Amino acid sequence: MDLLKQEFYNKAQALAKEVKELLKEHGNKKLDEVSIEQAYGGMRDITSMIWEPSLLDAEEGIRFRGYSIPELREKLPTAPGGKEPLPEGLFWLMLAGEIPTKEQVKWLTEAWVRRANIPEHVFRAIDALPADTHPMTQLSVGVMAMQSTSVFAQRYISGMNKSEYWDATYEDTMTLIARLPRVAAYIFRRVYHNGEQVLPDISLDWGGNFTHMLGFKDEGFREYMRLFLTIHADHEGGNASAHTTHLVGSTLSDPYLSFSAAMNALAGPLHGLANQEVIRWVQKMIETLGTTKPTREQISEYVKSTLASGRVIPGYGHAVLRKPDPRFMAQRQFCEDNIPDSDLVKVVWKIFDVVPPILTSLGKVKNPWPNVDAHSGAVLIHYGLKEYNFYTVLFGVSRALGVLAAQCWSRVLGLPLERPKSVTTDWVKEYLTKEYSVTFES
Ligand code: CMX
Repeated sequence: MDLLKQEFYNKAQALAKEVKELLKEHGNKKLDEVSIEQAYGGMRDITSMIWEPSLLDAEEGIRFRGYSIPELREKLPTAPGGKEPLPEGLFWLMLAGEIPTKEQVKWLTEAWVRRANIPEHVFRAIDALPADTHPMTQLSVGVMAMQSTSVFAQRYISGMNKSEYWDATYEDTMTLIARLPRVAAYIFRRVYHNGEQVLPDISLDWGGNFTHMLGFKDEGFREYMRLFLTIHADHEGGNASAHTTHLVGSTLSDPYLSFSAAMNALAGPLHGLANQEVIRWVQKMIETLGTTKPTREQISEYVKSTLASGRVIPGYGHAVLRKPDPRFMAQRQFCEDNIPDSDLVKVVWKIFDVVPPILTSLGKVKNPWPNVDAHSGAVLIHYGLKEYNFYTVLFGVSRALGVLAAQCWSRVLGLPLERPKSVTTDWVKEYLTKEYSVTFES
């Protein structure tokens, strides 16, 4: 067993035993109740799923195995001379439950380098798409093309014992994460740089090498990408990309199939695509106002005109959070420390001053604060990555860490096929009549 697999196995065996006893003793106790509003309203706040890597608090934001984002920035190992956490460290934490040492993170970086080889047909599958196909579609196709190498799928066909599902899932997870930056960078260079690829630099860490393969050399940008890839990794289990991975994986579809499905969920504008939508909206505002330094009053008018045209303000609001997203705040802190003079970043900060009171005044928005997607575009543009259609791919590369760590946990805990109950509106009416003596005309 490799180093991380052994750590994960030890942790997981102990938890699996605990869960078995917990279910035996307390399995019939209630975690939650469901209202009709929740059934129609996207199942908000219904506690009905187990997700080990992270837990979201509406006020405080995300914690990964108990650690907040500021704590991760302080405690996780960094690249030599760097300050930002290495995403490898977060992946280790999500699987093994402990902050790794520098040596453990180094081992993981090297393990991913050894697994990063990509079969040629994956590039050919991507090449078969028109170059102007959205990069998220190309990513999804690239991941699907890798499925032919799934260890899980091959071992399943050969009669794998269910006690080994977690092991095969771990193998696919490690290889998929190792390969993903190369696939993403291939798409970026194909679409925006005439297919001129930048070969990997295996002396670099996972995020540093990804930034290098995209074609960027600035160490400041590498640091931002390490932070970006850490903070976008996971946001507990109910968000659309995480939940998709969980649902598809629960059918014993392998990690390639379930992660590709997750990328299709992330590609929606109410979820991950919001990071491209934010910068598109900001740039349109700058163009419309004719200045790169708009005043708060000008921004306020523009926000109101967006709302009046029946559109949402991208990067604002959240289904669970009720405070400014700590992932937004971490990026803000990064910019204050590293690029405080960027005009575009200053616009993002002004929008942060202006938007919340306007959304609050609508009286229906439950969370008027910025989410993770409100900040990233301005920083990416500052460092020269201006092709905003690609931004959600960056999110996707990071998201692999959390959702695939969770899939390892799901398989080791033996979580079953997911199959919630649905009902029709007629059923709801009948239920109300029976339980609450409500009457309906006709
Ligand atoms: N701008 C305008 N109106 C907004 C809004 C925003 N940013 N956020 C919420 N609202 C509106 C909703 O559209 C809804 O209006 P209707 O009742 O007329 O349909 C009302 O406020 C209530 O919505 P809510 O309960 O506050 O929010 P939801 O849980 O339904 O939706 C989210 C959450 C993120 C989809 C929503 O806030 C939104 O559309 N935000 C903009 C898109 C965005 O930034 N998405 C990224 C989220 C983070 C991520 O997943 O990556």
